[in-house]
Amino acid sequence: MQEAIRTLKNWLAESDNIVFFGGAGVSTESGIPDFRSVDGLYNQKWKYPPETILSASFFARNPEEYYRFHREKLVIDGVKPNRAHLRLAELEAEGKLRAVITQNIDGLHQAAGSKNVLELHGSILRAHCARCRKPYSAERMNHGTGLPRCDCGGVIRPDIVLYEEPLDEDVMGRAIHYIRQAEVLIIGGTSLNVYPAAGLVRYYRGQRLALVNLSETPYDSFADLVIHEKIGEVFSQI
Ligand code: CNA
Repeated sequence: MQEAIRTLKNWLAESDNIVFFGGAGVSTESGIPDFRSVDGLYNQKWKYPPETILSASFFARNPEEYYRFHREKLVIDGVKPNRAHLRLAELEAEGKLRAVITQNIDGLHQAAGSKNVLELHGSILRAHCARCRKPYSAERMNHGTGLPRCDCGGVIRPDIVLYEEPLDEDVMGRAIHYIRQAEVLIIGGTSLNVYPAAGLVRYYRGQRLALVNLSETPYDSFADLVIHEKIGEVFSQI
């Protein structure tokens, strides 16, 4: 595996057109559980499966239960970027990395200093009224009690893309653009199970696709380099 990490390090040294595409596994070393690992949210006890609670129809029907889950499971206080987030920010500052495309909603790439972050699924650090769309700070939504309400009486919701909702076309279009143009594409910490985001892999046209993920993914055979290790540990070596 050291050999594969060395190869990746060489690719990064040689390129100034690197793009990163990641998911929940990027933040597990910061203490945020992902969905599908053994200690992920899918394997924790809750009245409904996460993909049910995190759906638009559930939010509309049962916002109180949604908020119980949101505040208990999605909002984790005191989390900090780990070595993967920090190294990506560094590569951008060095003029080598063009964009971070993430499925995460935790804002940790920005906290690490990354500027060009495309959030495919939005962020729990922003909120708006589900009825009139007035923007709100996330503080009351994430840390208050009861249903956060807008002045208009509507329910305040996070700026995240819930299941059953389409992705933002502009963000998706920009993500496709960066992946198409990329020389080196690093995909990390994602099971590549959630569509349409996972389908982005298919837009890559280069010959240096590195996949860094603890477990196997449906795209392992598509990659030029596969590293099944913790992404923070890998990034501290590259
Ligand atoms: P997922 O389906 O839970 O997959 C995570 C993948 O990461 C798994 O294949 C793990 O093996 C792998 N993994 C876990 N820890 C590490 C690690 N330290 N190093 C390398 N690999 C690791 O999550 P996806 O992102 O693929 O699924 C997309 C969903 C999950 C998106 O809609 C996210 O919004 C959602 N999500 C986001 C967060 C977050 O913002 N931090 C947390 C939980 C879920």
